[in-house]
Amino acid sequence: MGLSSSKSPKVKQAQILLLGLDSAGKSTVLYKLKLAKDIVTMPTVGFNVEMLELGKSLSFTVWDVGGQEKMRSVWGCYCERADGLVYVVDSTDKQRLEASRREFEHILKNEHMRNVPVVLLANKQDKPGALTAEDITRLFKVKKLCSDRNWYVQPCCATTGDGLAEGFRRLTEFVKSYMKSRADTFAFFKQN
Ligand code: G3D
Ligand code: MG
Repeated sequence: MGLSSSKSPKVKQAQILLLGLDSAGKSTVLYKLKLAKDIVTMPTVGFNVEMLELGKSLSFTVWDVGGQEKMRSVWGCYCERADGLVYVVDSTDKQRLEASRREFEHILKNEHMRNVPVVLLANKQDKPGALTAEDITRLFKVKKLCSDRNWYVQPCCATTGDGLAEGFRRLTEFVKSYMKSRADTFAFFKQN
C-alpha cells in the first residue's frame, strides 16, 4: 500500500496567510492555484482555507481571510502560526492604496510576524493604469518595512494566473529558509 506524498514525513507543512483589502483578488489567487481554473468568487465571509501542494517537500495551508473592514481587526488572530505572508494589492485601486498600505504595515508589526517572509502580489496587471510592482514597492515602503525579512513584490493577474507560479516559487524558497533558521534556533536553545 503506497502513501501519498502529503502523508510522507519528509513533506513539511507551512501555514500561509493570504491577506489584502476586500476585492484585491485573494480568493481568485487561491482558487486559481488550487483548481487551475477561473471561478466566480463571492465576497469572503470569514475565511477560506485550502491545502496547496506546489512542490515535493513543502505543502502550504493557505488561510484566505476576508478583507472587509470589520474582518481586518481579526487578521492578527491568524498570525501566531504563520510561516509566510502573501499580501494581495489591487494595483488599480488607487483610492484605497493608502488604506491597504496601512493594513500591510499593521500586520507586519504584529509580534508573531517578526522575520516572517512576505510576497506582495501587485494584482490586476491586466487592467489599464495598473501601478507596476516597482511603484507598489516604493509606495508601500516595502524595503524599509521588510528590512528584517525576505520579501518580494510580484506583478500578477490572478484571473489568468500570470505571475502566480513565480510569486509562489519565491514564497516557497523564503518559507523553507525561514523554517530552517527557526528550527536551528530551537535546536540551539535546546542544547544550551
Ligand atoms: P478578495 O477575495 O480579495 O475579496 P476576489 O477578491 O478574489 O473575490 O476578487 C474580487 C474581484 O476582482 C472579482 O471580480 C475578481 O474576478 C476580480 N479579479 C481578481 N483578480 C483579478 C485580476 O487579476 N484582474 C482582473 N481584471 N480582475 C481580477 P467580480 O467582478 O466578481 O467582483
Ligand atoms: Mg475573498
